[in-house]
Amino acid sequence: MTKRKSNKGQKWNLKTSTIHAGGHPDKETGAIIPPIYQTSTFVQSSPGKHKGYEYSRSHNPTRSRLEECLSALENAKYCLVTSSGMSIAMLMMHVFPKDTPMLVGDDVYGGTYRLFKSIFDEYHNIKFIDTTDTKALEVMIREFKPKLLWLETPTNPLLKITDIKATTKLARKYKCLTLVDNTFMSPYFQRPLNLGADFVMHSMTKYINGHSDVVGGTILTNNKKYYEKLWYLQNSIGPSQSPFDSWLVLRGLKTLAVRMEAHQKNAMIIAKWLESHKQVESVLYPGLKSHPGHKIAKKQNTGYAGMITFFLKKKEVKFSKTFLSKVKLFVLAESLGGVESLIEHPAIMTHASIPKKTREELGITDNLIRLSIGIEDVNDLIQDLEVAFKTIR
Ligand code: P1T
Repeated sequence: MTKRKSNKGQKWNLKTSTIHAGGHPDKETGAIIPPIYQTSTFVQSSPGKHKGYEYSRSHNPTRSRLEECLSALENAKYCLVTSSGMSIAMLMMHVFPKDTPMLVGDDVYGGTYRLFKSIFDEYHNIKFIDTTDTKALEVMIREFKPKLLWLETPTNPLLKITDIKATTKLARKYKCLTLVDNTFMSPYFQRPLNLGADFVMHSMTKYINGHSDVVGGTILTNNKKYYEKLWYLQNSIGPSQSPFDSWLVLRGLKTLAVRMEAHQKNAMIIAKWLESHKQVESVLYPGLKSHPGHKIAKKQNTGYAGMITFFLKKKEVKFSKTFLSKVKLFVLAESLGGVESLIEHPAIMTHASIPKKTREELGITDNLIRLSIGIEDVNDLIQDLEVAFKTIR
C-alpha cells in the first residue's frame, strides 16, 4: 500500500491543503477518508503506556486530523479545535492573569460582546475601541498598555475593515499581542498570521464548515507557550469538539475554495444590485468601491466573501420586520457562512445583547439588515429580495 505522508514540511497551495492536509490514508485499512474515532478513551498496555492518545477530552485522532488541516490553511504551527467559537474566547480570557488590560473591537459579534462585557469584565480590565481608527488606537495602546488586542475584520455586523499589518505592527511596538477573529473571511480570503497577528480564531460554525450542521471553534498560533497554555486550559475546562463534528468539518473544508468563490460571486452581484435599489439607503460590502475599507480590503484580502449589510430607507422597525418575514428563499436565522442564504436583523437577533444606546451609537439601527449570501442561483436570490421590497413600498 502506498503511504502518502501528511503535508508537514511541504508547501502546498491553500486549495490543495483544504483537500489533502491531515488527509493521509488510514494506517490500518488504507481508507481514504479518516475514520471517526468515536471513542471516549484509549486502551493502555501498561499504566501510562499508550499510543499518544489517552482520553478524548484531551486529544482525539479525528480532531488531530482537523487541527493538522487548519494549521496548513492558516500557515500556523499550532492549532486547537474546540466545541464553539465562544469557547475559544472563553479560553483566551483564562490565559491571562487577573486584571489584564485588554482592548476589543467595538463592533464584534453580540455573543463576544456579551462574554467580555458581562462575564469577563469582572476579571479583566476590558475596553472597547474602533480598531479601524489607527491614530486613536495608538493613543489608547500607549496610555492603556493592553496585553491583548482582540479584533474582527470585517466586523460583525457593520463589516468595518482594519488594516491588519499596520495594526499588528503598532501593537507589537507596545508589547501587545493581537488576535484576529477571521470568521467572516475564512483563510481562503485572509490569513492574519501572515500579516503579523499572534493568534487567529474562527467560529468554525460558519465558512470553515460551511453546511450549517456543526458548532465549533478553532484558534491558531505560532507561539508554543501560548498554545500550550490554551491546550492545558481546554483539557482542564473541557470544551472539546466531538469526533463526529470534527469529521464533518474536515469534510466541509474540502470544498472551502469553491464555496468561497461562489459566495463572493453571488455577493458582489447582489451588493451592486442593492446599491442601485430605490428602497435602499446604503450598502456595506467590502468588495464595493463605495465601502470605506475597500482599499485596505483589496490590499490584505484575496476576496471579499459573502456577507452584506444594508440599510432600508424606511427606518421604522415595522418595515424591517415585514421585509424579513416576506422572504421565502432567504432563511430568517442567526448564523452565516453556510451554502444556503440567511437573512437576519442584528438589533433584534445576533446583537440584541448590546444595549440599545451602544448599538445605536455604533450604527446597528432598526433599518439594518444582514445577509449571508449562499451559493444558490443568484437570480432566484434577487427575485426573493425584490418580492420582499415590494411589500414595504
Ligand atoms: O457561534 P459560535 O461558534 O460560538 O461562534 C461565535 C462567533 C464568534 N465570532 C464571530 C465573528 C461570530 O460571528 C460568531 C457567531 N456569530 C453568529 C452566530 C452570527 O449570527 O453572527
